[in-house]
Amino acid sequence: HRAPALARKVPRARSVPVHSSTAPSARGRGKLHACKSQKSSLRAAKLCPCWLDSAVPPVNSGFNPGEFPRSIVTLAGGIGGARFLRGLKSCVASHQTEITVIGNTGDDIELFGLHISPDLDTVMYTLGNGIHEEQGWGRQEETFVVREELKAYGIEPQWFGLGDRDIATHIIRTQMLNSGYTLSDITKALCARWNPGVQLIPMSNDRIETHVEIEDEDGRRFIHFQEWWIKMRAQTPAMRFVAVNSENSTPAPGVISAINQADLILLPPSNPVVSIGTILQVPGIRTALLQASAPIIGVSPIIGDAPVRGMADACLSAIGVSTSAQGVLELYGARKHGGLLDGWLVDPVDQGTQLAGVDVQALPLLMSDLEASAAIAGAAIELGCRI
Ligand code: FO1
Repeated sequence: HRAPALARKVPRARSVPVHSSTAPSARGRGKLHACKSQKSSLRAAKLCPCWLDSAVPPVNSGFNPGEFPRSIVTLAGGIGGARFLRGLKSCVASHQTEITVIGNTGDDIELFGLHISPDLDTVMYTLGNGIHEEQGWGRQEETFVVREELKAYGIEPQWFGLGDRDIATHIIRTQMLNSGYTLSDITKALCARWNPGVQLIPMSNDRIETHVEIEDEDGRRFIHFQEWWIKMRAQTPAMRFVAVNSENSTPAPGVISAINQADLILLPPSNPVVSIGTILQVPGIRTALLQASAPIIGVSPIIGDAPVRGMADACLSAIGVSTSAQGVLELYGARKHGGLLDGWLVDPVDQGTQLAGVDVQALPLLMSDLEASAAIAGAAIELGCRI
């Protein structure tokens, strides 16, 4: 295992006037289209930035009023990312905007002979309306008869809740993998049923697994992320995260081209270490982001000094980053100084978060319902269009 280099800084290769008054096409964007007619539909949708109503474009805007990104790319992990994407879909519903989701596969695990891709499935089920809403993972109306039977046979591990409906997804994925299909092929095939309304692409078709280095009564060792996350509830401090085999992996087909062609790139409130951070470890993805012509806007996964869900705090402390909107902002870095971000959304409780080169905006970030998620997505789009 090599220590992961999460915050590798690569000098940014492009320089584009930030507040150019030229039309987007002159800036090589080309794909943005003035959509004045859609202002009324946006008003009707009431889910998107009100700046479209303004006759005067926002200050420093390089865009005409009413422009809307035609292609949005997001990096996404599990539950937080999926819920944000549901809001993003709602926000762009009245536009011809294509959303490409680059999904984390470091959480993948082989169990009982089945290949399970938790983060891909969470996005697929959530956007396909099949998710167990309270859990944020697995299927709604799920049963666990197979799990109980495996337990009766004394088969380990028993800490992983494998649902009967969910198993069908893993059987198809495993069969197709064994027949030589790529994870991209398989994800596309599974999405044909769920119709998530986005293009969901795994970060890589190569097998990458996040392992966690811990030390407990059984000594110092690496365990699979899922064992640390589910069985240990992240209570045993993680000493290190390693995205095993990431250094030998390549981005899945379409990942780099989507980033290169994007009008807007979003980092949803996913786990910045084991979700976004793992995706950034696939060689080529971070560089593509740094060189992309699209603005990159992130949404803080931390409100106050705690993650909204999950155990991002346990992950951040493992890499020496404070559990705060400021800490994650500094982890991602400012694009003008070799980092990733042009803009950063924080909750009002984190007002004052700042980093040179990043436009920080505050709005409520609790995704309590679809409207709240859409408002956050709209604010991210608005910020991206202003940069
Ligand atoms: N999370 C749990 O806390 N307990 C489980 O038993 C569990 C089972 C499970 C099965 C399939 C799946 O796709 C996800 C599952 N998860 C479970 C969630 C999973 O650990 C997380 O979704 C991610 O890996 C972290 O984002």
